[in-house]
Amino acid sequence: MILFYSSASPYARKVRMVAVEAGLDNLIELVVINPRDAESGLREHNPLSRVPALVTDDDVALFDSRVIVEYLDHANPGRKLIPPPGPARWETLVRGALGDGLMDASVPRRQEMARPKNEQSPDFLERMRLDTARTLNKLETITDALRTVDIGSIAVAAALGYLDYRFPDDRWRENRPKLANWLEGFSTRRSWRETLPE
Ligand SMILES: N[C@@H](CCC(=O)N[C@@H](CS)C(=O)NCC(=O)O)C(=O)O
Repeated sequence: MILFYSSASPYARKVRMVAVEAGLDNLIELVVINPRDAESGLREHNPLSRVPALVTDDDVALFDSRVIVEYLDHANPGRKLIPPPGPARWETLVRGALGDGLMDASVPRRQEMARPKNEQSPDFLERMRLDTARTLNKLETITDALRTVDIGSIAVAAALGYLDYRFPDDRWRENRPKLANWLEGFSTRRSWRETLPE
């Protein structure tokens, strides 16, 4: 399998963490690219030109990150990271949606901030900042559930890692001691250490 990714992408990091936790990382060739580079080869596989994109051994292109995660967990020989249909699955997927949603707010926020100051939308930036703060407050109340390593906790960890990487001035740990403590524990895992943005 070939995984196209960029080191800074939190969606790609989530997939790489899943690969490690599922014990499949040694079967995946990592190809680091810039998704905006037309010569990278990504667009032949993903017309959306986004990372992550996985090309299976049968030459099937899979995207986006949720689809890749489902594929990898199907191949996962160990304990599944997505529970079977039932309450545990819905709850786990919702925790994953909180993590993905944090990425969905933070990645465009970062892109907006990279534009010239006079072209930035203060309203948009404030809305993304508030959505992020509200989601972090929710996560602070569910850290017990995050102690299970599954697609919920992995997505949240990848999203928090992105906040630390791109928005260190947000100081999200302030007033969120449980979440900060939870991430400190999670960050000892090999899946976290080996996927840090460069
Ligand atoms: N929903 C997608 C989001 C993927 C995504 O937006 N990736 C960003 C990198 S963080 C990307 O490739 N952007 C390319 C671009 O903006 O041109 C997923 O879960 O995979």
